[in-house]
Amino acid sequence: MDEITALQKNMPTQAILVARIEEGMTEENREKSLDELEQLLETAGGVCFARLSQTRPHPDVRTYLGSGKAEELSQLIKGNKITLIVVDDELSPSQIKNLEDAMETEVRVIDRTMLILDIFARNAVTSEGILQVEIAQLKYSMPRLLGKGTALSRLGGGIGTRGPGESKLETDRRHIKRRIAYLEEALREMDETRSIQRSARRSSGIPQIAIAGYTNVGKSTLLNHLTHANILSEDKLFATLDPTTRRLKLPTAGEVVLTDTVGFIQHLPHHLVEAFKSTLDEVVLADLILIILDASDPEVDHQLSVTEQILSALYAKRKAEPRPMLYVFNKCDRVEKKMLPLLTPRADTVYISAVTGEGIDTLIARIEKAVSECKKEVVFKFPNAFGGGYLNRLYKTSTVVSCDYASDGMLIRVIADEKIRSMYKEFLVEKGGN
Ligand SMILES: Nc1nc2c(ncn2[C@@H]2O[C@H](COP(=O)(O)OP(=O)(O)OP(=O)(O)O)[C@@H](O)[C@H]2O)c(=O)[nH]1
Ligand SMILES: [Mg+2]
Repeated sequence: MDEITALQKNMPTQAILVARIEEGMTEENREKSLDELEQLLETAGGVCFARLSQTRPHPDVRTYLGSGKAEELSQLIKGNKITLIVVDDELSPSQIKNLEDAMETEVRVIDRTMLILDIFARNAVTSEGILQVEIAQLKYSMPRLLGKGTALSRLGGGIGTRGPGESKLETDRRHIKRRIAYLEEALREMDETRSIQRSARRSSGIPQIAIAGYTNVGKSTLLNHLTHANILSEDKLFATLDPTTRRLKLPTAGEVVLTDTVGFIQHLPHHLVEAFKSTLDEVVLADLILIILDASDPEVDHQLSVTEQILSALYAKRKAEPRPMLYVFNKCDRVEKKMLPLLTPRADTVYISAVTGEGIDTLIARIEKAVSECKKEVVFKFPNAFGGGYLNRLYKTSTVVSCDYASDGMLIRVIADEKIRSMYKEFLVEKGGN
């Protein structure tokens, strides 16, 4: 049975993890990266039989590993009936094929991206999630069609329709392109609905808060704790793919909307980032982002830098201004109190446990503060008789964007904080996003 299929059917597939140690990479770093790959493999339902690594400044262009190492791998596989090799890197289509061919027994080679895509495919639940994952998978596998034909088996239909003189691969590629175009159109319609919903939420004036961070840090657990959202939270990577939005009533600052969404990981495949664009917009277009970190993970610094890198790439792509952020160190119940201040210092930091509830009151207080400081573009309409006075005050406290005079009043578009917005709320004609 094809290993990907075996993984999807929940059968434990024994795999060997393969890594290349680049110049300057310590053994410790390599082990950490392999630990994460092993976690990904287990999330996909596989088990690690052994790890194999090779120190090489560059990967072998043909087989990724050098010939001696490939032979060692082949013997290990043959002797232990292994059927899957997972390489901790992104491989070219020919490297995958050549490495498979270099093995004495039948084995399937996949790279890190393929493994992540497979997990996403297993965890996608909603039609939007399923579409997004299929687009990413097809885009990744299209240039990787090198004659084995296995990548197409899940698509069904379309094969055997080649015209005279065309190679089967060309037909397969065209079939995939058509399928991608069809899926992208379907996704575009869903994106439109999501974007309409988002604008409706924004124009309601209710602050939008995104819960973001590395995978498995406790984002869903936190949303569940705050709002009883009932989202699946599991000790697995990428348990959540689809955004869940819930309202939360703050003690004094009114209501906010919280959204929990897909987690990040180092080297997040770019086809996934593309396909999940509208889902990720929930994060970069929020009024405030809670960056959740796992305080008990020795790799917390790394988690933070990966998260910040992904966010800045998303801002750049969207041409969006960076949002205000609150750094939330979660799972503090697993960390000795005196160790907490040693965690990566950031200006706006809160320590919590989404399981025991410690620190949640402080988190809520910080959210209230951030929300009240958060500025939005709104429009006030003041009666002409008093407009000048209001305008003067607004110039002192906020950023006035435009000012229009009409017969029945003065329309002032302004970027103002919550204090000003509520002070003049009777004159608000457009609550705006930001
Ligand atoms: N001890 C402890 N465990 C926690 C805490 N928060 C979450 N967890 C556990 O961490 C695991 C992951 O939690 P999730 O809420 O699914 O994490 P997530 O960030 O939503 O993960 P993905 O959706 O997979 O990216 C689960 O087993 C949770 O029970 C916490 O404060 N303390
Ligand atoms: Mg989750």
